[in-house]
Amino acid sequence: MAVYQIRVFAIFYYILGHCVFINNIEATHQLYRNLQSVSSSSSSSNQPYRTAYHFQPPKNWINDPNGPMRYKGLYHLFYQYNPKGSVWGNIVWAHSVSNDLVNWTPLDLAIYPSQPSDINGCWSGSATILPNGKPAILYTGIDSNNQQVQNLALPKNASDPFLSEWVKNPKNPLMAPTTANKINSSLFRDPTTAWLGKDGYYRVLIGNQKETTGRALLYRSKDFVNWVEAKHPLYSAKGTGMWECPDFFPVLSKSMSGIDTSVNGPNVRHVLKVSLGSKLHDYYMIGSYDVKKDKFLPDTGLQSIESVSRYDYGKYYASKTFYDDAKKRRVLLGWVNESSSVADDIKKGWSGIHAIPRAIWLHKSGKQLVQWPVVEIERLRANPISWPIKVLKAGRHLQGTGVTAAQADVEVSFEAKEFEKAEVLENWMDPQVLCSKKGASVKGGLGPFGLLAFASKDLKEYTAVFFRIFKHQHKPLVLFCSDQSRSSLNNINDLTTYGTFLDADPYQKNLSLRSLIDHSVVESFGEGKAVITSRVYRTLAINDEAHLYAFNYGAADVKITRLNAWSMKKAQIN
Ligand code: DQQ
Repeated sequence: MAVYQIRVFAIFYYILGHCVFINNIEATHQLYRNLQSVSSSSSSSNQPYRTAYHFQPPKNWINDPNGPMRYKGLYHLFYQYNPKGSVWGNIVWAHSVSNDLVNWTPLDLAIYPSQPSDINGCWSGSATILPNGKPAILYTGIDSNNQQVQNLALPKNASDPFLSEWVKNPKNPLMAPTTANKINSSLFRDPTTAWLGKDGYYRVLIGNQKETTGRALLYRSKDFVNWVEAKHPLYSAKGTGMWECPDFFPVLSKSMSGIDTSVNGPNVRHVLKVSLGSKLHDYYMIGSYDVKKDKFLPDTGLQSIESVSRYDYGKYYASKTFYDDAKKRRVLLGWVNESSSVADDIKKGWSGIHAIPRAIWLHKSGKQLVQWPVVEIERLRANPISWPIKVLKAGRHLQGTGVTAAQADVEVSFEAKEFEKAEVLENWMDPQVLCSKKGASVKGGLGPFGLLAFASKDLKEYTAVFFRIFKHQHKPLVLFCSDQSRSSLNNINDLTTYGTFLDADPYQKNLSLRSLIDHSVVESFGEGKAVITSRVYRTLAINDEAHLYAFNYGAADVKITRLNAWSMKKAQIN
């Protein structure tokens, strides 16, 4: 198809996709009614963008991770899935299990429309391990009136570690919009993992919007079946719109260990994450949970959205954590959407992957969370290369040879010294805009320096992940960017450049970067304090034609104090 025709096709579906109301159901996903059950005719052999170790099923559309948990020694991942096509629709819970959060075995669909309370779709939800050790799933059903309601499912056989069959509660729905509670029936969804208070009541949050206010509605129950709405939401913020997939969990001050969702007490702080439908980003707040008032008091509230951190400054949404009792850690899972056209998604027969599961804990400053790929992913590392300390001269790039650059894990640290050469940033600017204006090809003072991933030999294509150090108010200010403007010669793809400021002091410590590169995704961790995930659809730098470079296009030399890279083996991802 000519580029022109693809464009027309894409624009047509883009317009269609913004009609987000369908028979009263509202979702942030673009809706392509007539494509929901269209399956691809393309052969599976020409699939350069399928990932080797980021989770994805063999075909079709996926979105949010649902109900993650560890049960009888197995990790369970459910996810929003369209069994019939590669756009959002026909939504059910697909199910995979794993021993290590890296290799996954598919099981039969777990939860699918079967009763009036979910006959039009089984949307997102969460698992709770009850005090008797058995799991319970609360999920949103789209009922026969197209209302969003909350349902309960329990395993048919709790002694089955695969939890392959789920039985829905005959009393479903357990929470529903009514004329009395005046809840908008298309803005009421995505129950969290429940937590148990000292008073013997479970609590759960449901995402909601009232007028312009985003709300985390709180429900309480003694028996997990009869739920009563609390008088006040746990937290709400005017002007923030619909809150999807809320997540509420405790973190320990000054410890990397995770704790069960119901734990509270001294040295415990709480995190509330919401997926903002209007922005399609996951924002988290750190704060205190006032148990007496059942209210969350964030250190910085969502009204000041510019000051609220995100889990990821690239493509990442509808995430969810769970407590892993085996490794005493909290693990974060998230959906990474495509950046390609719907026409291309249909052609390749699939859409959506999941990010590598990340361990998540409170930074010792107490001001932000730290995220790091689960350690198990390192078992896929092979063919290590390691550079001796090297000076990377101003204006140069150096090739990292010996790794399969389209499927790699790279760790690199930079020492920057000549601060007098840093560019001055007079006025604060939106970091993403700054990254776009000062992309990797724009020469700077101290930086840009970092990695060129998925680079073609002639550097016509590359995805640059880099730092740029500014002087702002007489202090260093570190910008962290993932520049995708040259990531594909096919510019029908979304080539947005992403970025954020990084809370780091390059005077005191070298800047470190880790990138997980996997065929169509680059997941980059700046010190673990900021993460940027990009989707990349190379046309030249395919498989063996993909190269990896370290680069420095600033005016000052920088020192690479460490570069370790590995080819990554293929994981079993269904
Ligand atoms: N995806 C689900 C909803 C949720 C949204 C539907 C977030 O439950 O609000 O597939 O991506």
